[in-house]
Amino acid sequence: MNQATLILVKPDGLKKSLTGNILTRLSETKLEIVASKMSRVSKQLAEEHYKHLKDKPFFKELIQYLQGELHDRRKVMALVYYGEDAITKCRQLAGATNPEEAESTSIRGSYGRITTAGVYENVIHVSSNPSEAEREIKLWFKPEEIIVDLYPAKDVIEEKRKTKGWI
Ligand code: IDP
Ligand code: MG
Repeated sequence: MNQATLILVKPDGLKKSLTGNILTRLSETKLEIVASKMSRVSKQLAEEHYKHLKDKPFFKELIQYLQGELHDRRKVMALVYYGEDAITKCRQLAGATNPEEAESTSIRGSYGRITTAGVYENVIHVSSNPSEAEREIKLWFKPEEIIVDLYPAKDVIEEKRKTKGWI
């Protein structure tokens, strides 16, 4: 079954110049990239993204981590991969959440670490099921930023929205 998954190259992945390695590993899946961008991560976005973990003792550090405050890289690379069994394929390549338990050849097993503050710095996020993927993709991307119609969308007339144009 065709699926979409959100991938984030987290700030430690960017700081360690791993974007190329990670995308090369993910290209083994032969999935299609249907959206990609660099994103600043507000506290609000980070907290919404990880809201299922808000009661965990590491939540505060996790939010700082995703915002790039631990790596002096205040951005992440966000992508949407699409195709047959996208979630399973990408999660398999990413490896287990705990980088020390992740298979050594997986992305997290190769590049992740546990900090002394106890955060799993595991270089990449991958949605873990279709409903989480839909929630996350809608959180990180607007319909017009995705080059296929993944989910139903409506026309919206935006009035008086301040935006930037080229001079
Ligand atoms: P996932 O990223 O493999 O889907 P989640 O349980 O959704 O795992 O956790 C989100 C992120 O929170 C992880 O990728 C990792 O960075 C961090 N994390 C999860 N569990 C722990 C933990 O027990 N200690 C420290 N950090 C954790
Ligand atoms: Mg998760």
